[in-house]
Amino acid sequence: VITPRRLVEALQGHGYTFFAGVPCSFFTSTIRLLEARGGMRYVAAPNEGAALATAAGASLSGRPSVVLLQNSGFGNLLNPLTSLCLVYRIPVLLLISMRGYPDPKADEPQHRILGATLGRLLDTVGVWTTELPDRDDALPVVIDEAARRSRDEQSVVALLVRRGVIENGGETSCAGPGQDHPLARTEALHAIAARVAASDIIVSTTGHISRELFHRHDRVGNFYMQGSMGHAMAIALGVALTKPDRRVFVLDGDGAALMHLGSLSMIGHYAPPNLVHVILDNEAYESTGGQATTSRTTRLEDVAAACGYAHVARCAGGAELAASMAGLGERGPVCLLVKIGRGTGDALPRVTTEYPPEATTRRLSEFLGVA
Ligand SMILES: Cc1ncc(C[n+]2csc(CCOP(=O)(O)OP(=O)(O)O)c2C)c(N)n1
Repeated sequence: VITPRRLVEALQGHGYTFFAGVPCSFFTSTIRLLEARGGMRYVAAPNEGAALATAAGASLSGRPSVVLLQNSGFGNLLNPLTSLCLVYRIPVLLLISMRGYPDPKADEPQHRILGATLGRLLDTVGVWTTELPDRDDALPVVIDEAARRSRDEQSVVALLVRRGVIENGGETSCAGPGQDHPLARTEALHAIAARVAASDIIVSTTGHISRELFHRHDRVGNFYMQGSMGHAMAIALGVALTKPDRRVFVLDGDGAALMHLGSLSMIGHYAPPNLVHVILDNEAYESTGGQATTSRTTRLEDVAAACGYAHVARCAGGAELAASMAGLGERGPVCLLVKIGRGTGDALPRVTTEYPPEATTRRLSEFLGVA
């Protein structure tokens, strides 16, 4: 195991002081250290493509840069990787945490394909890749080679990080703003579930929100979207436009909504009256360790209103949420921005302990009468 300090110092030794990323729980202590350490900058990006482009901008400006991402974010990264950095020859170092690797079957199904193929995909597009070693004494050699190749070839290089290779020192949660919101996610989910009709559909987002919904309010009309972070709202739009006689709820996180913010414009434009977009905003990526998002300074409900949602509300507590849920009329799309505190309460079971993803699909199809 290598310590975050050794890793960050080894990178700093090569001038890497600018970091951008989307978190993975493997990086909790590392991101915490980067945010605390003088001379370092960590930018919390809404998606991995934006992280790479920001890093490219820093690199263009003379500051060697690193992107932190989970392999699940590779799809978001691929566009600026292949059409910006690799063709404009802008050097950036990628630190990629590897879910579903080395044994794809040992992890959640949504990680299996990239767990098994990412090394080959990087090789195919021409990115030099190696694994981050799990021993402190081997670390400088690998970082030296990666930094030298990136600099000499003016290219992107990648270091793959297996589970447990970087010490996570018991720091399972990053401290930060937004922890003062009194409404707990558990209570928010109760208030929402109490007003969902039997025929309604709920599409829930990646991570703990889906896991808690499954744990406490499992029902056949729930679609637990565990991969494809940020796309629950687009799935819901497709359902809402196709099934106008059904109400469709989206249970989103702030990190997920920010990841593909453009989908709010799509929803506002096509304006299905039967869509209710609930954003459970804890100002953090809680599912990966509570790293801060940028939602503290973005009024997401105002964004939804500006995008053309018919009704938006900001709910700072349980009474406001209950009133908003009770007052849902026929006029949508609706956005409810619900400020919630952090903290998970009980350990949350994984949805896949009961339903593999294809069973979730089958259940919803039957519920919608299309199976
Ligand atoms: C494209 C992509 N990037 C990163 C991840 C890793 N990841 C899983 S859940 C999560 C955090 C989600 O944050 P948010 O939507 O705010 O919900 P919260 O965890 O706070 O409930 C992240 C970053 C992922 N699954 N997919």
